[in-house]
Amino acid sequence: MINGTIYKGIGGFYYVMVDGMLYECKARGKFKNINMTPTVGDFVQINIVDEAEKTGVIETILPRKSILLRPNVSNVDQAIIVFALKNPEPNMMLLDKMILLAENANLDVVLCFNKCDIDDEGRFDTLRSIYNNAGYDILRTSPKTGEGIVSLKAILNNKISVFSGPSGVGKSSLLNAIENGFKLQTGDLSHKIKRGKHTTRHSELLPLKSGGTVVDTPGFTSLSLHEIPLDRLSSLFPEFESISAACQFDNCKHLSEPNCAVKAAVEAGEIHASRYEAYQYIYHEIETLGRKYKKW
Ligand SMILES: Nc1nc2c(ncn2[C@@H]2O[C@H](COP(=O)(O)OP(=O)(O)OP(=O)(O)O)[C@@H](O)[C@H]2O)c(=O)[nH]1
Ligand SMILES: [Mg+2]
Ligand SMILES: [Zn+2]
Repeated sequence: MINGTIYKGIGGFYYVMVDGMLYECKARGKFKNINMTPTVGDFVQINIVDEAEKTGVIETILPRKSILLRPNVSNVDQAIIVFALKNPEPNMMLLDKMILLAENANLDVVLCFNKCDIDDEGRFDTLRSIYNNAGYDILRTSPKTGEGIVSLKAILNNKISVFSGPSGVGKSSLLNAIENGFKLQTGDLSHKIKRGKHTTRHSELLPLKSGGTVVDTPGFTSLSLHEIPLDRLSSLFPEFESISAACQFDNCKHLSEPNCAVKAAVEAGEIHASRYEAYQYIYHEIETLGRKYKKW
């Protein structure tokens, strides 16, 4: 058996990179039985079926360092969460949910606000104040003007980074801008509703010449967080963490308990109201989903 990395998966085939060569592989049926699906980014062991045709079979999935469920990718170090400042309009709830999924997978999070060349309403300043306060690294970028591309590239050095975000925000355009050799397909927005057209169809690992690897992924527009345990939720908001030590109750949910330090910090403006509202909303959403799933 030889070791490789899954670079891409399409229609039941996995493209596994071994020493600079791609092998088209199927997966052993046993993975289905143990409810394990080979995932882009997985380190695997394969047996070669035909060396000339470059085909093989995945025999083993090696232990994962991390697993992100949406977009589905293994072994990445950090998530570059990309939202456009305009076209499409940023959806803050979706942004908070994507941050939570990345936090839940223990990834470093960088927020990349793109299309700054058309930010005529000054949205960047608002977003920066909310998410700087939450402790996140923030970039302001535009592949159109080149702004922020050097900073983005520096953050990607020697790490494996997944680019995630809604369709049409410019993930593939940013990747084309950071690496000369990339020719990823990019797509226009639909005219009337200014939504992306789901141009990127499959996640794909792309090594950078300067060291490091990026993963381009298809955009999505909604996200369910039912796999996040409710009692873990508040720990995924970094700006709640230190403050919650001062809550009266150890297991304070920061909802209707008395003497809640998190709620006090929201009122004092130390925690941004929009983040607390997202917390409340997502808490109730997971609770409702949990009830629904239990019925089955
Ligand atoms: N004005 C402006 N347009 C941009 C910028 N970045 C990307 N675009 C445009 O936005 C559209 C969508 O870009 P893509 O790179 O395909 O977006 P994506 O996030 O990869 O979308 P999916 O693959 O569908 O998930 C294209 O028409 C790009 O030319 C930018 O900084 N400014
Ligand atoms: Mg794309
Ligand atoms: Zn509390």
